[in-house]
Amino acid sequence: MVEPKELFRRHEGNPIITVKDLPYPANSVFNAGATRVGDETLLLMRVEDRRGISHLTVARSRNGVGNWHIDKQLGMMPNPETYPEEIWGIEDPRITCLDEQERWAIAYTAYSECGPLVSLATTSDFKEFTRLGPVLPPDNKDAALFPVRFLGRWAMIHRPASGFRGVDAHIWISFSPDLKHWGDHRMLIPARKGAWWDAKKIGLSPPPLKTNAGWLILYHGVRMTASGAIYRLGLALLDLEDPRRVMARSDDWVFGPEKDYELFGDVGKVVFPCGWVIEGDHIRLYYGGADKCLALATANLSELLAWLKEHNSYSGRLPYP
Ligand code: BMA
Repeated sequence: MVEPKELFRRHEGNPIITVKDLPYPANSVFNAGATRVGDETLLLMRVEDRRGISHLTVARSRNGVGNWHIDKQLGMMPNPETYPEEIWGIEDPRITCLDEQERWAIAYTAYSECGPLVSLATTSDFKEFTRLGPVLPPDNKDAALFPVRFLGRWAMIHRPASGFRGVDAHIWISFSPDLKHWGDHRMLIPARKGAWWDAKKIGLSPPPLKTNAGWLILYHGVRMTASGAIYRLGLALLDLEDPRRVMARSDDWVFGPEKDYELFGDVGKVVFPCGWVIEGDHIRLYYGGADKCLALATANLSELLAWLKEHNSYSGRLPYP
């Protein structure tokens, strides 16, 4: 059995994209959504400009590893005139190819004056973006759609943060007939308590990945320490037919900050993936390092599933009454 620390292997050329690769001045490039478009890998990267406001820029590569072509023109820009909730930028996109629609949906964080919230947009070419506007009010982030409907309804994972009993933030799931109106909200994966690596605050990382065993979930957990937060990653599995059913969850984290580009940056000790691409059994995970750069790690789907099966601590008890 593979050790948890060997499940995700860092690319030796990390970081794969830094602010120096951008065709215009910026503060940082990180937290990218990812998908396949034709025979290319496309990243929708969060670029924070030198004011502190983020927008999304496209990069493409044949092998998904190097030779990235970064769009010269600005990509998806915040549009606060029409969408006032985007006043302080748009962040952390998660891309889902909608199976039945030949277009992609992008769930992203709009940074509003009332806090972060979840907005949706669709695109068929990553040049024009059609906004559906804000779909879940603040504070909420770390959202992504499933690529298929369940009994006719779209499903979305997200992470509301409430002030109830401290500021605990758990992973939730909601449903919609039309991508615009969301309801039937319920808590899906709770943050743990106390000393755990994923106590108090967790959130989805890349979108759920369809596998024969179920929907594979990679999520981040935030450990608060005397010297700040540590962002690490863990695995869970949801039922294929009913994604409200959690089938597995690991106790141990499987990937965490170790390298300089993960430990030192604008926010140190952070690995933050928003996208992954699968080809056969091979996964490429794209993650932000320390809120400064973009890095790549690879994994084998079969190894992740085998490890999770072996290390499943989930009791089968629903996380709500
Ligand atoms: C989260 C998000 C991410 C960021 C991370 C670490 O709450 O805001 O964009 O990478 O914090 O700062």
